[in-house]
Amino acid sequence: MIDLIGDIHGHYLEFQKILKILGYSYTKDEINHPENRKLGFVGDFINRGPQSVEVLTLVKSLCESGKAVAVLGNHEFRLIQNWVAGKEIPQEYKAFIPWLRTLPLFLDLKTLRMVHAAWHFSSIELLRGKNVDDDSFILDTLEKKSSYKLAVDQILSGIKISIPKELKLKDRFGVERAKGRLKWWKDLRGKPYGQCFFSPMVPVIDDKGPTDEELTVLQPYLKDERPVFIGHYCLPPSVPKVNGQVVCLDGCVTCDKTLWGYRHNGAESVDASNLIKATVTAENN
Ligand SMILES: [Mn+2]
Repeated sequence: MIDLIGDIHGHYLEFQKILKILGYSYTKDEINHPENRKLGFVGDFINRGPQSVEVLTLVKSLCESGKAVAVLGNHEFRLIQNWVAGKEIPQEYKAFIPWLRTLPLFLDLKTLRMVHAAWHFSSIELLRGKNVDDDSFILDTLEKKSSYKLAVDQILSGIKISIPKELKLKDRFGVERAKGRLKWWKDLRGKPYGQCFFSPMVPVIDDKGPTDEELTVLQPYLKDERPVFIGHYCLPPSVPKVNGQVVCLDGCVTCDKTLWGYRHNGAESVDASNLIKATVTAENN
């Protein structure tokens, strides 16, 4: 069975801590679980935290030894785009590009699905069979009007709608946002803005909402679908990680020093009691 881990973003201490909590033991060269469980990573291994290279090194070796599977996050995808476009990328990431280009944009497995931000059915179908080691595909995703660009944006960065300027909605960091990331698994027609966005915004608007037209992009993810594991949304502690069959494992390790995981035992429906969290404080690391 598989243990899923959320966005690590260069936070190697939290990563090591969650592995320990999940029961993995490791030496410099080997990592093992007494029940031979596997690991699953939902992307965004790099940037923000202090030890992206250490995180990449460990995730890569886990994947290459068959002990883990991983999907790309928007941060790795952007890195690959920049590399293919011939832009400068951080020197320390260069050695990892060939391996990152072996990773999928999503995984559709027997008892679960993994994608960084949204399981948007039509985008997933469009991207099935597309590989990030294909330069021409990557160059396509850099074209403004490309359907591949839109599909990749939707599954790696979420389904977004514009926020009317006069509402002046701010995210949890106090940054005013032009767009909000929808709770993509739900039918949101008739709901006010305050109930539509997964990453909460202030002030909470309860008397205005998006039009049905704006919401036609949504393709709800129903209860009879397999559990799907995502990261990406930097959720504050107050927002539930489990919503229907959707489990978001990104509680923002950079701001809360907490990395989230989930023990998946193959069950058809998800259960919040399987969530794990690892917090590193100055005293306990
Ligand atoms: Mn992300």
